[in-house]
Amino acid sequence: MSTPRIAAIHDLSCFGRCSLTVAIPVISAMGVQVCPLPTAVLCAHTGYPSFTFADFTAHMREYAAGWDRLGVRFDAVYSGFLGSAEQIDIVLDFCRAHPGALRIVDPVMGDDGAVYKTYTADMCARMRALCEAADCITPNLTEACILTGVPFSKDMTCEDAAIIAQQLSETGPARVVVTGVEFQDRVANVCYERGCTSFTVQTARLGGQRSGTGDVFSAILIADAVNGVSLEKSVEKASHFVCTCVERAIDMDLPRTDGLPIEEELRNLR
Ligand code: PXL
Repeated sequence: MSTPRIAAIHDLSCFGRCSLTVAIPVISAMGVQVCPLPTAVLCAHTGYPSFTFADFTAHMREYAAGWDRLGVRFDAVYSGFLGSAEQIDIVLDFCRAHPGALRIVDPVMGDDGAVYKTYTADMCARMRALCEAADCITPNLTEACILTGVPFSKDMTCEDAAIIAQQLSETGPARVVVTGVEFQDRVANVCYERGCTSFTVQTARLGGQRSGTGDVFSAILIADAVNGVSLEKSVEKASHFVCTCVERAIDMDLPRTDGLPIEEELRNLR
């Protein structure tokens, strides 16, 4: 049996445990080969007070063409943080060029009820098109609201998120996971799978947001999806893995920007 292979289209933030620096170890630990197609290379992610940034857009198509010349095939295409409208189009074209591959999109566009400052209306529209072409999407609640046009409120419930998840699924993706729905001392991931009932997985809400949490969560879902694990089992696994890593980060007194200390926990992912 061969090792499943995915293309991960994401930035490489070289310090701060997010995007490719967590996607590669997490997905590899779960027995899936990762081929990164970087969108940008940063010395540290954008949550730090300063960072250097090299845009990779101009090279992405030639790298994808390089894989084509080698005849590289993929079981899944995973896209994360995309920095421009052109990059979103590149992902759409890449998906079209690999029609048999599962398409999993984490539409990294915003947080805390707001769109990221760098995200234009045109980018939002194109991201909507990319999500419509996906098999599975993992927006946080803010992103789910941006994608559907539903006004965001901090008081939204799991029931609200379930309705939005179904609405999103009706536009294309069979599986939708709305992450980070917070209430009292809990945080929930609300899931909708076409043809099945919706379900919610809750864990304890420990402290505030930590960088890269969504990236670790999505990476687990992607590896499980190509390994044929059910969505419910996968969301349970990802939610509890993230929660365990957050507990460890708190014990270590790790700054929130430094992300989740996955290193010691990776062995428990298989
Ligand atoms: O974790 C999302 C993410 C990915 N990539 C970059 C980021 C962030 C969040 O801040 O800055 C470059």
